Amino acid sequence: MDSALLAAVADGDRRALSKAISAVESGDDFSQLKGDRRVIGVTGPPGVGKSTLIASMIEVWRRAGESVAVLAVDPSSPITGGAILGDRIRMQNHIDDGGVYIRSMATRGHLGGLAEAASDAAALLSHAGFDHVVIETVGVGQSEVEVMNVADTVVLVLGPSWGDQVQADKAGIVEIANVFVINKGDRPGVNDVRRALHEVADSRGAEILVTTATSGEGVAELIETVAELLGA
Ligand SMILES: Nc1nc2c(ncn2[C@@H]2O[C@H](COP(=O)(O)OP(=O)(O)OP(=O)(O)O)[C@@H](O)[C@H]2O)c(=O)[nH]1
Ligand SMILES: [Mg+2]
Repeated sequence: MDSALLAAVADGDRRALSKAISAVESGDDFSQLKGDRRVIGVTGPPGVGKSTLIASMIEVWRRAGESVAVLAVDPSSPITGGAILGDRIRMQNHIDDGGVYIRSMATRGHLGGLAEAASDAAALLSHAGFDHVVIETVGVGQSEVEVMNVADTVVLVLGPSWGDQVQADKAGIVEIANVFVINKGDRPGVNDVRRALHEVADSRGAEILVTTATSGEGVAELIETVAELLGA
């Protein structure tokens, strides 16, 4: 750990922050760094609206004058590389805002593994003083489940289709979710998914929320639920 770099990060120097995260990507160890912000994990099958939902959460937080950092973790597949780029473009209306920092992280070849890299990067974002730290992963495999273990609370986003739930079930993400969100609430099928989730949500003491990320419907409630879970 480079203490001058860390001091600059804590000072709000965004270039220093980007440099430090790049160092994490290439294998530097920042595990001694303890972040004091609570980390929100957002995961779920491809295309369910995770990035749109995060962008919508950012809007609510920014209206309250709160700052946000988002780490989109790309689990090394060249296929998802393009999706992450899309994420950044989608969230672009926030990029020039000093209270928002969005970074995608590729961790091909990180020696300590993806989860460790994500953990170090999240600690850096917390160290930089953001009020909210969010990690997005596509919930399709074991390494993404491990990344979600870095988060203090896990939001599992599903769509109003049965297939989403089956896919998340297979990856084991259902077992670590603290909040279930059925996004695309403007589409048919919400109640079917709600029924399918009921038992597992009850057994985990987790709420099932419905959102429409594109309009912002239900997002304030999601933020409230997450804040309660984090004890904020
Ligand atoms: N109708 C409707 N479409 C939505 C909603 N939320 C997101 N979408 C659309 O769904 C598509 C995928 O949204 P993303 O936010 O990229 O989904 P994602 O889960 O981040 O996708 P990946 O990161 O590629 O897995 C986009 O075309 C969004 O506009 C919603 O609430 N309703
Ligand atoms: Mg996305």
